Amino acid sequence: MRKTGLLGLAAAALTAGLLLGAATGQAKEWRGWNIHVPDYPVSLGMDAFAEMIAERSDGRLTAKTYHSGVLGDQPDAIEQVRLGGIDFAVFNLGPMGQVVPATNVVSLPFIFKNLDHMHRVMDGPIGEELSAAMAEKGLVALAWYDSGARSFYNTKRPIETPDDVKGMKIRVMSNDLFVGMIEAMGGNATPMAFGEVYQSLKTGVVDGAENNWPSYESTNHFEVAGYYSNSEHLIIPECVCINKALWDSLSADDQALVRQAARESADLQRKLWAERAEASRDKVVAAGVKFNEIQDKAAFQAAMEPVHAAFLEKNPELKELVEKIKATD
Ligand code: GTR
Repeated sequence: MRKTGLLGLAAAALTAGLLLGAATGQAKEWRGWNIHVPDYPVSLGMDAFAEMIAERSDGRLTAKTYHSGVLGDQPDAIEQVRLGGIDFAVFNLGPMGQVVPATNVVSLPFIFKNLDHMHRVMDGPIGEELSAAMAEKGLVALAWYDSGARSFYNTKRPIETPDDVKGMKIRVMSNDLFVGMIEAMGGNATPMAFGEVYQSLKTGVVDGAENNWPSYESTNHFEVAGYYSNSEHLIIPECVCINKALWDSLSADDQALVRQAARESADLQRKLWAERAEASRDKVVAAGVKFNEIQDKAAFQAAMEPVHAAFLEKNPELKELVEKIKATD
């Protein structure tokens, strides 16, 4: 009797709270997924986004970013944002390819000439086309963040030619395309969550991995894998993504406010990115990392030709998109 009474009271309080929330238009706080440490450019960009939307909506819209992967690894978080268990996130488009096949075009090795080329592609109609494909899967892409260029690093030796990868166990992000990329050079690819890489390098579960300077530095991978070879084989953008049902529930004015905040946060993130890339590189080199420049990337590009060919054979409908990227000046 007493128990039911208390439960009834709790239920009534909850209903009253919900009604009050609805009556005052007070929305719940959005939860944002992020894999990176709090002082990383992505993290600072997301925090700025959260601040802007709260300030510009006079506190009607509030958001909190959960850094350092505390809400899980990236493939799971992509599912969560699709389903609404997590409201927004910044995702690398690498693992996105498993869910939204069209986004695989930006994960093709050497598809972009450099960071500027990637920006010109993503900030134009091709970026819009990829957004549309993502929206069909329940993710609205509001803006694109930078993630630099990914290069190989390992515990064994400098990589100077694709042959040097032969026999090495290399961790890759979760996407079959990256498995093919390593296998094309005769290496063994191990897809693995970002958070497991440090320990795996340390204990020899893998010999190497690949990432940009800031991730190599912020994760301390440089402490356990001291050869960094500047292959720059992947330039993959990241998206500020929001759950589609949540997006659709916003008024047109709020959508404009949120999109604008995401874009401004991307401007900030890209500026911070350039600074951090340099600082991270200086830091790891000062710490004794053996860095080698790969002046002539032609051998790596040639090794990736079968990867492109196999991809286009499997996904003929994406051929036009790939051609359009290559044709973008
Ligand atoms: C980072 C990227 C992360 C994650 C990570 C990885 O550069 O920002 O989102 O994809 O690489 O290698 O898993």
